Amino acid sequence: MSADLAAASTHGNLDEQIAQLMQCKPLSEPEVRALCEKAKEILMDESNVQPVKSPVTICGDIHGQFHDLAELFRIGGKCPDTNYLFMGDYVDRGYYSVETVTLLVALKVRYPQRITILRGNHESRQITQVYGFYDECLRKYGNASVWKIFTDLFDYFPLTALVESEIFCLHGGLSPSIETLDNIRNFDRVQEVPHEGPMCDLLWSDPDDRCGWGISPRGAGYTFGQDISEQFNHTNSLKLIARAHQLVMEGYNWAHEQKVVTIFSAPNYCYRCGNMASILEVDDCREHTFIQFEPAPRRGEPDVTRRTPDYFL
Ligand SMILES: [Mn+2]
Repeated sequence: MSADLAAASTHGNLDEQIAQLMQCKPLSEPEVRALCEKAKEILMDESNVQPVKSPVTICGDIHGQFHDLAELFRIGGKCPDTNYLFMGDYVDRGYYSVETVTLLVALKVRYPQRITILRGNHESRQITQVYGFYDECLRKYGNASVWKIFTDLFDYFPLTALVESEIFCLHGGLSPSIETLDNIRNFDRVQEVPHEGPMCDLLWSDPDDRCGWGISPRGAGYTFGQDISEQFNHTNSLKLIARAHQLVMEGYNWAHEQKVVTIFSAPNYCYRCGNMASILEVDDCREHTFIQFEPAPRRGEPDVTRRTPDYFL
């Protein structure tokens, strides 16, 4: 078979898998294994500060809310018609972490230049054993293999992205051990998220109204004030830090005099928070537009209204 024919047949198969996943039907374990092997090859070549061109639509936490991810694609446009940058936390909390993360990884393999998937603090072996993804894999596959395959793949996800050299995107926030983007480019990310240090901080930190660095109530990462954001943006010639990680009721929230924005893309988080979700479109001219959206209609999901979420994760 010629190389072109081989590629076409691979894409055909992958396109079928994407169509299946869009219907919220998980792949088989061997399919997940083969998909993640391909994804690893692509992700390992990406930078810790992955360059991204506009136009691109920037998205925050999804947390296994598959039907809301489908709604996000209805509203924002399908990949690859729209380019996407997701800032982590695909798994845990919601009931469809498997389908959600498999779809995003499948899109990454099919359209590597059209979608960027960063690592969130939930893309971790330790956190997923507590907040749902591990149990969901056991329930849907009968063993922990798929959980192992995905959590091994998470080690390769890039930590941050840089849109047109001016919007710095990451899951959490800044670190007292990082002054420049080159500091980030230089460390080895292929490991479990550590409990402390720069890689941990990028995935766990939050902006705060107080100046300087503060102790985070999450027990990992730091809080950072406007002075820190201004210094970091100035040092690295950035216009904006776009991050996710925190529930914000309108789906997006400006901080630090528009030096930092939080984007959260899981509407009615944990099926009970009543929040809007949003995505940020950055167009060819680098103009910004927020699009807010509400939950997709629910079909046959368990009643979880009495479960109390931990807002701090
Ligand atoms: Mn998070």
